[in-house]
Amino acid sequence: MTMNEKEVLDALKKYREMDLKYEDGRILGSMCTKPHPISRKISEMFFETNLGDPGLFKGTKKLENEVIQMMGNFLNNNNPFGCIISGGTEANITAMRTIKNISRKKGNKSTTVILPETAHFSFEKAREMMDLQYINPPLTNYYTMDVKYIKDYIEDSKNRIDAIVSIAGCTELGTIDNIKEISKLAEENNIYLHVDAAFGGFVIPFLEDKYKLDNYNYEFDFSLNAVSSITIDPHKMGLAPIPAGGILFRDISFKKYLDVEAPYLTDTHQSTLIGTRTGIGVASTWGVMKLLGEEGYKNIVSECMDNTYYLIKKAKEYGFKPVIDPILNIVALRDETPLKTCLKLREVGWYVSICKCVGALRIVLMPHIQKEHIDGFVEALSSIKKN
Ligand code: 0PR
Repeated sequence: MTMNEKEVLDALKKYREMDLKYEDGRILGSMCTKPHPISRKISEMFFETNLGDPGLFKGTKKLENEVIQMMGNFLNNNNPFGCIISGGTEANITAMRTIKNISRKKGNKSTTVILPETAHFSFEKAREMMDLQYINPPLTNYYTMDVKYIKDYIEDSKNRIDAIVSIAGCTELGTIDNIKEISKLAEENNIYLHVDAAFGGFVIPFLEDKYKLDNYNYEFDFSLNAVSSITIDPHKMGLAPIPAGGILFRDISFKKYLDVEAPYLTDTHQSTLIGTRTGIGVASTWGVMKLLGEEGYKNIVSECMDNTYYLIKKAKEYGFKPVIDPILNIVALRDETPLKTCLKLREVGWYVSICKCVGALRIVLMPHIQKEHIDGFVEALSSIKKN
């Protein structure tokens, strides 16, 4: 049965009304947020673009090159190769595909990667698809990879390692591995280093010193010699609309490990996993980055960090304890029955998530969260705990 335009739009509106809205401040466990308003206009302008056939959309392709260069600039790389793709999952799978193909080219039959237990589950998808072997080093008190364990593991002559994955802003706690030390080890031993900065990539470069903990290493980008690739998602703290994930490589030499022949396209090789892909994420990321600039992102990150400290202060007043001092705008509050608490909070309209590496509720202080939402949430949490 067909509908006229009004009927279609009215019906869709009803579905859309069932969704939660970021601006209501109830979404406390998401790494996404309301995109910057300019992206509405940009999405309309680029809505039919397809970077799967870049020769047809030369302007959009040029924008992609420019946006990769712009992201490279704040990641200390003047000459990156990369793509704006569907998200952090695709970016991490792309990095693992590169690692596997490099290993195969060297004649290895298996691919072994060191990565933390705290790694995002997208790496599990990659492991399963590509038959990778993972080594999980123990975690330190700060929930980062134990560098000494990695060193001993690599130096043990029985072990061959193809790559190390480290996290700059881990999903559950926002922690950053000691990537400076890991990079030294990787460099000395000629090992590929991938950094998952899907979340932290648009936070750490804009983090003011006053929010940084003493004796904590925040370095994560291409200024560290061994870093070969970085996942960094504009659709998280970059304020671009979904889909906009990012994968950046140190230089164009990595492209050959990803290219497959696509002889009938305008560009005869394709390196992305996804074929047909929208240019909306590319153009929106370009637009939002140009509009906000470094100052704009700094302000946004500072506001989120202020709210992070505000939540911790408020939570402590009510007797709740953070697992660690915050590194980025993610807070984990200790809870013995996190799933139960999470479900009870949902019943009263608050949506948090939970950690798996420690018994805790997880709250991500995205730009849509305001202090009044934090007040309401902590009060709701407290009354749930009393009953
Ligand atoms: N790497 C890290 C460090 C991540 O935290 C995430 C997603 C990814 C990779 C994968 O990114 P995509 O989801 O873009 O493929 N982290 C969030 C999470 O799992 C994703 C998310 C976002 C979940 C919004 C819920 C939500 O409402 O927590």
